[in-house]
Amino acid sequence: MRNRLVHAAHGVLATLLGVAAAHLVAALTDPASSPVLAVGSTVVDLTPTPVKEWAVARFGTSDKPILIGSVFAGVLVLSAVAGMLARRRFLLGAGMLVGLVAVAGAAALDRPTAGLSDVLPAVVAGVVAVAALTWLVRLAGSRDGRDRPRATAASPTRRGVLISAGAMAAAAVAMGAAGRRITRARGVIKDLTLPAAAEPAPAFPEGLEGRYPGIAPLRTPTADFYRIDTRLTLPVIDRDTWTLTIDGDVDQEITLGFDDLLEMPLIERDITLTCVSNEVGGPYVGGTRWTGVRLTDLLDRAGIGSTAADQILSTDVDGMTISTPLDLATDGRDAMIAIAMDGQPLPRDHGYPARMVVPGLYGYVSACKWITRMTLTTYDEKTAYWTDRGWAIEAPIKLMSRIDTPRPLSNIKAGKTFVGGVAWHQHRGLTGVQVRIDGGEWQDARLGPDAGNDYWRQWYLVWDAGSSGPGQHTLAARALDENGEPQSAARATPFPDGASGVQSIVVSVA
Ligand SMILES: Nc1nc2c(c(=O)[nH]1)N[C@H]1C(S)=C(S)[C@@H](COP(=O)(O)O)O[C@H]1N2
Ligand SMILES: [Mo]
Repeated sequence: MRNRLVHAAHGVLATLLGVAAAHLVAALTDPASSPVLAVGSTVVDLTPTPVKEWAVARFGTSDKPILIGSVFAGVLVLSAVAGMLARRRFLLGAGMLVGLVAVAGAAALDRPTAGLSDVLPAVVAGVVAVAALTWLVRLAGSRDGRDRPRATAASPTRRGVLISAGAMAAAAVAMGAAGRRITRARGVIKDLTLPAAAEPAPAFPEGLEGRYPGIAPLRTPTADFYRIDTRLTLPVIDRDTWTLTIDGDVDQEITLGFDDLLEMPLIERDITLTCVSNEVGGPYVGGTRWTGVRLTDLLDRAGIGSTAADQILSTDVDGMTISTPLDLATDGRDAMIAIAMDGQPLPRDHGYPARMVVPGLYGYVSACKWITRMTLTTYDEKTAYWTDRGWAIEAPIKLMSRIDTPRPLSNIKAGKTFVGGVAWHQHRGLTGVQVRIDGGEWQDARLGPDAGNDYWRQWYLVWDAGSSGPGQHTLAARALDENGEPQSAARATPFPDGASGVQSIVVSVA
């Protein structure tokens, strides 16, 4: 038994060393080709939509660390088995490690923009892991005395085996850490001075959050801005070599560099982004000030006057695709290729160096991050990542209100308090928010400052929490659209075109 465990540990150690070496190589080439991450990305892409929906609902944005952890754990279990096999039948064990590595290599190669260099980390992992396993098995075998009938004075001591194993573990940690450092260093964004916007946004109003704590701030701090994408590692992009190509059904294909964007007139707009996966009451929504080049200015340079296209197929630096209805994106709304949010260059997780923003459409059909290509085409001809997985092609953001305070199930003292939150109906706007206490009359809430139809609106209602007596009370809120019609009370899941329903929470009053 003990022997088995030792051999299992050899398998694990050999794999750790291989994976760490590969991670280091990937840091120097493409971080996404690191074996565990490459396999993880393939799992993400192959996961059926219902399972993914479940994972997002269950784990939220921790779904990624959980996925990477699971892949890693799975690899280690298989490595342990390989280690045990290698004890009696070395080739079988080593073959199993090679098989694991082959899966990682195939996963790295499977990505749309993968080149031959993307298998390099997997090859390194394979060579290092098999070499380490060979070494460990030999060492242990000779110590066990199985290779030689009688242990000689030259046979390694138990201490010798432990020292080798320790050295390997230390090397794995060092290489893993070095890989991380290098990836970080490569991702640092060079200083950027943004030119003044040709069309600046009006002065940004002061939000209600100061006076009514608990309500989401009117402008979401970038560090708190929700992040949703399929990536397990951020792409490393040098904005000096980054380009944006507009091709497909256009008069002339054009390719612009980052400096070309800076030379075009920049617009500044306050726009609230929303993810289609946001549940009623959920956190995947945020508002900020975006700076960028008007989408139609860019399309005009390529010429789409006579296009038969009905979609813009955006492609990111790794070949991930997002489709956007052309008519909506060019109907006069402030769609743009953004290069900054909240006055700063886009952070890497929000699409550095450039992304699309289209007010009024859920992010999965509009907000392509790390964008590098816009192809004018038709839905018949080309399909995109999420629409291939059953999500709707047209997905306007639904009218929605969210209660930020009080928190569900919180305890409130009797007396004067307030109910507050945010509501949004991008591009179309809203005229009010109403609150209902314990199924009574809908009461008009007060709206916070107006930062435009593309932006969310804060709201609050003063409530005398004691007036209905102690105990549990139910609070519900709904928004009214531009015509005064309330948001739909029909409950719908995020799939396939966004959640609907009226949020309702229970609080207890003492
Ligand atoms: N390249 C790329 N762009 C992407 C995504 C992605 O997975 N890859 N996710 C989209 C989705 S579903 C949403 S909701 C928004 C979220 O943008 P944020 O992470 O900046 O908030 O980005 C969109 N753009
Ligand atoms: Mo999304």
